[in-house]
Amino acid sequence: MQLSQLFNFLLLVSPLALCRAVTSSDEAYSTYNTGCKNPLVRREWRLLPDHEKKEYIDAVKCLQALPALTSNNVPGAVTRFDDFQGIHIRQAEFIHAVGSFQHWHRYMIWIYEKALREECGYRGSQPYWDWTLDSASDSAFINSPLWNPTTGFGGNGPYVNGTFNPFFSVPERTGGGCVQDGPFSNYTIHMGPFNTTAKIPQCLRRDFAPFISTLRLTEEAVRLHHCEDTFGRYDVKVQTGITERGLRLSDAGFHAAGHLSVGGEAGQMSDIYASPGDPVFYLHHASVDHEWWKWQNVDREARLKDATGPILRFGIPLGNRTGGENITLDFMIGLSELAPMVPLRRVMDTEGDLLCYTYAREKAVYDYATGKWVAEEVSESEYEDDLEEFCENSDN
Ligand SMILES: *[C@@H]1O[C@H](CO)[C@@H](O)[C@H](O)[C@H]1NC(C)=O
Ligand SMILES: *[C@@H]1O[C@H](CO)[C@@H](O)[C@H](O)[C@H]1NC(C)=O
Ligand SMILES: *[C@@H]1O[C@H](CO)[C@@H](O)[C@H](O)[C@H]1NC(C)=O
Ligand SMILES: *[C@@H]1O[C@H](CO)[C@@H](O)[C@H](O)[C@H]1NC(C)=O
Ligand SMILES: *[C@@H]1O[C@H](CO)[C@@H](O)[C@H](O)[C@H]1NC(C)=O
Ligand SMILES: [Cu+2]
Repeated sequence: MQLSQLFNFLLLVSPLALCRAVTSSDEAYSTYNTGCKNPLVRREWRLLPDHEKKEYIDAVKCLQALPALTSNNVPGAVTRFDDFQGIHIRQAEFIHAVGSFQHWHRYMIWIYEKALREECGYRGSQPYWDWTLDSASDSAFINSPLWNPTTGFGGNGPYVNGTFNPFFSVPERTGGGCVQDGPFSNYTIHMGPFNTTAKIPQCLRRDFAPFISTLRLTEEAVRLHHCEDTFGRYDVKVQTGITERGLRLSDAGFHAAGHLSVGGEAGQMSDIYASPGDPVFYLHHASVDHEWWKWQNVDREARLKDATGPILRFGIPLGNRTGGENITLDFMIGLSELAPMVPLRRVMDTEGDLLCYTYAREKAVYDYATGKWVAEEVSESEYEDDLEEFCENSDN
């Protein structure tokens, strides 16, 4: 373990950090034992009415204007929004290519959603980005409602020729410059690239690589993950594409593919440390979480208890490192100063004794007559029947 890693690790487990976390975030425990009676319902971005889209973006901008809580430990953390990016940078080497990857990110997104609601008066839920809806063609990707400058997050950066990433290259990348339109065109990200939490002001960069979407984020590609019936195998597929130095796209699962399609080579979204600098990170990871939720719901009794995978980064089966234990339901995850440490059993159920949200059982469908996306209900049984048929036919 390098010194810096040791430092990060100490931050994670230090009783001081824990104490501070508990007092600053008592709320996280307020639902303890009270049950989840009224779950928030998360929806796909394009299905939100425009005023709800605006409320979400306003809340994100509010977090970007509130002072950071972690600036004592994270020099680059200026705003509450930066707090989350900083936590991700500091913990990146303990939360990717490990068994608790999905649990940690579920917890992070939930704490972020909570901050939007409790500190910024947001009344809605964390929306997600269903990548499959934009995967039909390059132009479908580029014209996604997500990138709309007035009702979305702004679009690609202008093309900049160059090599931006020492660890991997993304052919057919199309951007790389500062995002020029939309609500975040003038926002200053304070940290990154890579593992630095020093204060390095920079613009939001996107570097769309739409071919990754048409290749790896189609409905079929995403659904293939769901043909696995143990968490271990499902999780291997989801995490495929996370490598030592960055993301690999040849066989990327939907997690890596979503990051790379937006971030290309030069954008924050492709940075396994600093990716939460792009507000779209939260919609992407809510979607990763949505997929897990769908997977769990196929067999709640078994799958709400199914947690496996190495504690050691790139341990078997997520890599080839040997030694080290596997996670269990008692494995502790935390967000340093931002939230109490909890055993991951408490984030297994999105409607449990800690978390309290669900996802709408619907799929967005494009209505050519009106030129609008509309919600189509998908019942649990319909979903499962389709999946079963798909997996039988996919010879997987
Ligand atoms: C960041 O990564 C570089 C290269 O791997 C390493 O030398 C450095 O110690 C790391 N810094 C921190 C703060 O982890
Ligand atoms: C990018 O720069 C390289 C080296 O300067 C040049 O060979 C290449 O043609 C440029 N590509 C584009 C698309 O401008
Ligand atoms: C960004 O800043 C420029 C120049 O100050 C300004 O013209 C533009 O309206 C700003 N955009 C947003 C979304 O605030
Ligand atoms: C382990 O995986 C890494 C990265 O894929 C590879 O470079 C290395 O050769 C592998 N080691 C063994 C012993 O297979
Ligand atoms: C962890 O799980 C892997 C299979 O996923 C298994 O090969 C390994 O023996 C387990 N390690 C321990 C220490 O139990
Ligand atoms: Cu991450």
